[in-house]
Amino acid sequence: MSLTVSDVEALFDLPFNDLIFRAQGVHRRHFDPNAVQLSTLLSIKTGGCPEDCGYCSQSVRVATGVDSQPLLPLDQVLAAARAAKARGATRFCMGAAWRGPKDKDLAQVAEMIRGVKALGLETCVTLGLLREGQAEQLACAGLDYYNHNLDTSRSHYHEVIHTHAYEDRLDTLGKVRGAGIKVCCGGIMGMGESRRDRAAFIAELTALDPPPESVPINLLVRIPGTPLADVPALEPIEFVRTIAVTRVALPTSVVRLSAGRTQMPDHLQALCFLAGANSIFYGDKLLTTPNPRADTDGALFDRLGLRAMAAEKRSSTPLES
Ligand code: SAM
Ligand code: DTB
Ligand code: SF4
Repeated sequence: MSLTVSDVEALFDLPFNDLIFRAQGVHRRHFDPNAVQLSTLLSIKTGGCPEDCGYCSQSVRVATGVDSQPLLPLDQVLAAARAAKARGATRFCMGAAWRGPKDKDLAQVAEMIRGVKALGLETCVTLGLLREGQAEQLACAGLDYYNHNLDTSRSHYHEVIHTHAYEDRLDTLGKVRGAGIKVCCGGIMGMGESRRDRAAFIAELTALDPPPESVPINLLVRIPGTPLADVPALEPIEFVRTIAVTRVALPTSVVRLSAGRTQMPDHLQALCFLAGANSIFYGDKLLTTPNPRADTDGALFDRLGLRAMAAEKRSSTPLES
C-alpha cells in the first residue's frame, strides 16, 4: 500500500518501544521471525565507472585505491558461486560498475546467470541503467532478481549523484518489473540526509507497484577519497528506526541489513533483526569493502537462535559457525 511522506514520518516519530513492537508484529504475520535470507555478493566488473555517485569507491572521478578490473571470466564467477553455496548462501548477487551494460556485456552476464542458476542458487544482478529489451534478455537467462537502488529521497538524490536522475532509476525499475523479474530496491542511510528524506525514500518504495520483493538498507560505508568520506555517522538508534519503519511500511518485502555491518556491534545487529531485518550479505567481502566473516555471522546467529532461510520458502537450514 502506497504511504505518504507524512504517514512514514509518523512511524519514525513513534516512541522506540512502540515502533519496535509494531515492526515485530508485522514481521511475525508475514515471516518466520528467526529465519534470515543469505545472499553472497561478487563484483564481476570492478572500478572505472563513469558515474559520480558520491558514496562509491568505483567511480573514475575519485582516487580510492580500487583497482579497475574487466568483466570476470565465467569460470571464476562459477567458482565463487560454488563456494558461496557451500557456505550456505541461497542467492548469488553479481555487481558491475557500469552506468549500464553494453549488449556484448549482457550476453556474457546471461551466461553467468545460467551457470549460477544451474548450481541451484537464486540469481541477482546489479548492472546499472537498462535500455529497451535488456531486461527481457536477462529474464530469458532465468534471472530471479535485479538490484537497482533508489538510494535516498528524490530531493536528496541531486546532492549525491549528478550524472543520472531519480527518474532514470525509476524507468529501469519499470523495465525490470515489465520483464517479470523480481525487484531488489533499497538505499543508503547516513549520507547527510534528514529524517524527512529517509521517510520520503521509504514512501517512494511503497509507491512501487507491486512493492520490491527485496529491500536492502545499507548504512553508508564511508570510503576515503569519496565525496562522502567525512559525512557525520548516522546515530545508530535512528538506523534501527529506519529498519523498523521499512518493515512496517513494506510488510511483505524481505528487508536486508546490507552494507555497514562491520561497523555495527553485535547488539546493534540484534536490534536490527528485532526491528524486522530478515536478510544479510553473507561472505567476507561486499563489492570493494569488507563484510563480517561467515564464521563470525554463524556465531552471532547461534547466539540469537537465528537460522538461514531456505530459497523461496520460510523453512530453514543450519548455518556454518
Ligand atoms: N553500478 C550499478 C548501480 O549503481 O546500480 C551497480 C553497482 S552499485 C555499487 C550498487 C549499490 O551499492 C548502490 O546503488 C548503492 O546503494 C550501494 N553502495 C555502493 N557504495 C556504497 C557504500 N559506500 N556504502 C553503502 N552502499 C553502497
Ligand atoms: C546493495 O544495496 N548493497 C550492495 C549491493 N546492493 C550491490 C553493495 C554494497 C557496496 C558497499 C561498498 C563496497 O563494497 O564497495
Ligand atoms: Fe557506478 Fe554504480 Fe558506483 Fe554509481 S554506484 S559510481 S553507477 S558503480
